[in-house]
Amino acid sequence: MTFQSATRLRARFARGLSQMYGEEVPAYTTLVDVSAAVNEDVVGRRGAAGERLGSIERVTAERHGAIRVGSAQEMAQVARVFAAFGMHPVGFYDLRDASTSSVPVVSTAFRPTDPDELAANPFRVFTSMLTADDPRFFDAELRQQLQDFIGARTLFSPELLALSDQAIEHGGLQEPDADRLVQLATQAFELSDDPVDHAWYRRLEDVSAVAADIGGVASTHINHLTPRVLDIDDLYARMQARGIVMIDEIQGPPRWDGPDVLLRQTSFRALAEARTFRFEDGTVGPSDLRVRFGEVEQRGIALTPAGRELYDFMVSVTDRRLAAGEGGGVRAEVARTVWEENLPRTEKELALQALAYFTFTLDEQVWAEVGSSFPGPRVSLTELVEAGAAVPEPIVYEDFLPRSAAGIFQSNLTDEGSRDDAQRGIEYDLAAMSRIVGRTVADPHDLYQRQQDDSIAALSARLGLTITS
Ligand code: OOG
Ligand code: NI
Repeated sequence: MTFQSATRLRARFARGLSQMYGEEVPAYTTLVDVSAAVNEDVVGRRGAAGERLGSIERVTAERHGAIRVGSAQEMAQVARVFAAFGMHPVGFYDLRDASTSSVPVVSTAFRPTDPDELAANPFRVFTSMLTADDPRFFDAELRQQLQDFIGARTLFSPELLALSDQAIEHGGLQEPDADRLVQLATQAFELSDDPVDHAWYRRLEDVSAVAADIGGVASTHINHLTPRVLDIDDLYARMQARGIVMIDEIQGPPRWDGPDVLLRQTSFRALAEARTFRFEDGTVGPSDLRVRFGEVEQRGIALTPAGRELYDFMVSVTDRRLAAGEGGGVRAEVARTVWEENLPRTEKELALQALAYFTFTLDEQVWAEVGSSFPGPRVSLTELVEAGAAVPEPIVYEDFLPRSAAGIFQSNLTDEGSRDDAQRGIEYDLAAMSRIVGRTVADPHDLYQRQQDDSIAALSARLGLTITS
């Protein structure tokens, strides 16, 4: 009973971080409380339909964190720590080009990839790496100084890395090592009291507030920890009513009366937090920084590449109409109209048009009635869905959206920073990120597709029929 599996360790890690962050940022606790109240109300109001995209237990415990590291070496190390908790790199996000202001990072997300592991505890961490080598942001001198500064610090102790490697090897750890691992991993993301070099921090801030947050201090910290809600509009209204100023808009898809897809997010502005500085005159004293904020999200159905293309098209139509002055300049209004014009209104239609990912269950009762009209040996999935024999169950989107992520970064920059777009940027992609983290970064579409294929294969075995698409 003293063996702690990676699944248990992950749940403990998520709880440990949540507790620590709640002590550091009391407004986070408010957000968690309001989220829980919203979720209870949704399930009370809508019953089982309210839990269609995740059980109330899963959703209530669900969080994503965001952290930022400074180099490929730090990225590879944090990947080892997360792997100990059964969290693997998924997806590549290039936020340098997703934003107009200066956000010099490329990112991936560490999360469970197996559906059962996601159901047990879906903790995920959006992890960004500073691109110190990108000349659009940093000249040769600053790049060297940054690399020296980051190269000289230790974010993850040898003890933490050794325990992580052991946990990876055995799929978990015995106590008391398990406890020690959770403790060290949690502490690695604690806000530090060590004095921040004021001149150095400000120098980086001139280029990018994100660069200063990453490379201006000697440790890393959680930037935000995000609870999941089942009704983000309700949450937004309740937070405003409590006097907490949220960013102007909910990022991602609009509210509408069809299926929720992908991810909707909103945040409240970064709060001033006391930090200790070493000033230019050599004195050490307090000042404050605004870098950490609160964020909340509502998750919808994962879209196939075709669905994602449609989504991108709808976003660009929304942008165009908004620029032309439609909808009184209110994005959510314009977007809702665009959604109503383009996106199917039902999950069944999304499945039939292969725009979103689903698993399929058999409706035994319907099958008893219609089964004989499908003598086989082949039957198409479309026929089964149309007959109501195969019932599509949505696969939840477990990842992030680059434009929303850039919006989240940007909404909290008080200053645009500076960038020189005449310079050629350094290219990064999923393959480059895999080399950096030292393990294969999964393509999210492959994971969703596999889950869908597995469920079709199980249905096929159950019916004794070959199911074609
Ligand atoms: C990460 C921003 C991205 C999200 O939810 O899209 C993100 C950061 O601010 O470090 O967390
Ligand atoms: Ni986030």
